[in-house]
Amino acid sequence: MSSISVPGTEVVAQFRIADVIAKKRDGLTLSAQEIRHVVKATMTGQAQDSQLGALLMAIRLQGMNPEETMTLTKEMVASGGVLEWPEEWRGLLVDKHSTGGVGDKVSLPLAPALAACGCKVPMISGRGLGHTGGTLDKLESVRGFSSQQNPEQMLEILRSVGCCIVGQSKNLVPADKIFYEMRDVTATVDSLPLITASIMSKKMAESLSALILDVKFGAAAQSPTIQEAKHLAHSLVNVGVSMGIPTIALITNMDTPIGRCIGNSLEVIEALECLEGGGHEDLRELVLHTGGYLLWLCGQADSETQGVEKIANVLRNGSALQCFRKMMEAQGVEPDIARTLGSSSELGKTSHVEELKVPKTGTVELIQARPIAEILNALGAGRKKATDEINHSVGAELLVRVGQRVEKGVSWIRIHYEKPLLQDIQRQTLQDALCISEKPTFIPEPLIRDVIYAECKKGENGDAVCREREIN
Ligand code: IUR
Repeated sequence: MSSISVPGTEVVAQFRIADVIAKKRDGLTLSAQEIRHVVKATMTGQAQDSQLGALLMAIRLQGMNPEETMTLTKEMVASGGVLEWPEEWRGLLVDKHSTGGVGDKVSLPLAPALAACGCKVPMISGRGLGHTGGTLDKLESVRGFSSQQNPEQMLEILRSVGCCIVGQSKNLVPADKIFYEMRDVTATVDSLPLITASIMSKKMAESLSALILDVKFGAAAQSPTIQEAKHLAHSLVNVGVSMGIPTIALITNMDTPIGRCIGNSLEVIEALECLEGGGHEDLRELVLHTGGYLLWLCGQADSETQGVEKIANVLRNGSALQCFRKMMEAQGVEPDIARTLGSSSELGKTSHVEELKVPKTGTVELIQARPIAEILNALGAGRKKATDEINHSVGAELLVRVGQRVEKGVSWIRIHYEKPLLQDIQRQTLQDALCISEKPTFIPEPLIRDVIYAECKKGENGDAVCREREIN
């Protein structure tokens, strides 16, 4: 390493990327300057693809300590612009990130419910890829909805409505796009520090007052075990708090679909049921507690319990629903359509609707989310690759719940499809996803299994100390 001192400026360090790769390959810790250099070289095109691939693999194999992870996050944020908000919104700006689930439509009622409580929610979401759905795909099942809103338009919508749900803009964290595409083709997606820096850099660029993360575990989640989910949650929370943003993670189960609908337009209908104060208790549980914790975290409620009451109130009194309709209108939906959205609207109508029957009398032990999502994707509800077209109306409604007693021959799932048609082998896979036992009826465990929060206290090495709180 050498450094050139330029009079009147900071010391500019010069590194050979090959030396940085070797250092990480050998399990050593990268300095802040080395990490900055690599991110800058990536942005200017000075780093070769082969070098980036090698460095990502070295990070995947050797890991990064919390300080390196935080530095990487900061440098990725610095690769682009950050959103700026009026001073009077300080303490009100909140968002959530979910690691992805089947039937996960929580953001749809959550953003307007928080706005109805006085928060500002500049929610940046993504599209679905693989078996989990994307929030933008769900909203785009409504005719006219546009997820492309530039920062000025976001500011205007937050002023008038309080929330918006938009796609990632090119200017925010451009380094993430380059790294992510490279990770995808170098088998380095599943790296804890790289996942952490990718997720948190995009959230940090939103200039938030508080952030909540829904980290899922289970057969249909990115993390199969609760231990892995907690590990990721600690890493995410540590970066958030170290960067000065109060951050909490919920550890939630993802074996069974959330709520009763899976598929883009059906999920909008279910989100509206929740916004009307009803809906499935799983969805309500996640919306109430995610919102409750956020209100507490940003100081708009004295406790999580009071936060939950505030969210329940705006779902009950219609103000969250009104914010949702106003947000849809502000993002391009015709006023008439925004006003009448719901189960009787044009949403979710397909040429084929078919119900499958319970094969034997017993208690519903489990409804496996992953195989259901995979069949729906094959029917056009999701994508295998980013450029695939999707059919927003394809989806399924669950007609029974986990823990419920069911009789042989009653319908348990309603599938909405067009072309391709549902095949017999897919019908069988769906039937196998329903697990019936001889057990007596039972009340399922709550979805939220743990809460990870970090006390804003510095440890000996300067990192935020994360303390886990068991809630059950
Ligand atoms: N979502 C992100 O934003 N980044 C990642 O690396 C993964 C999911 I995996």
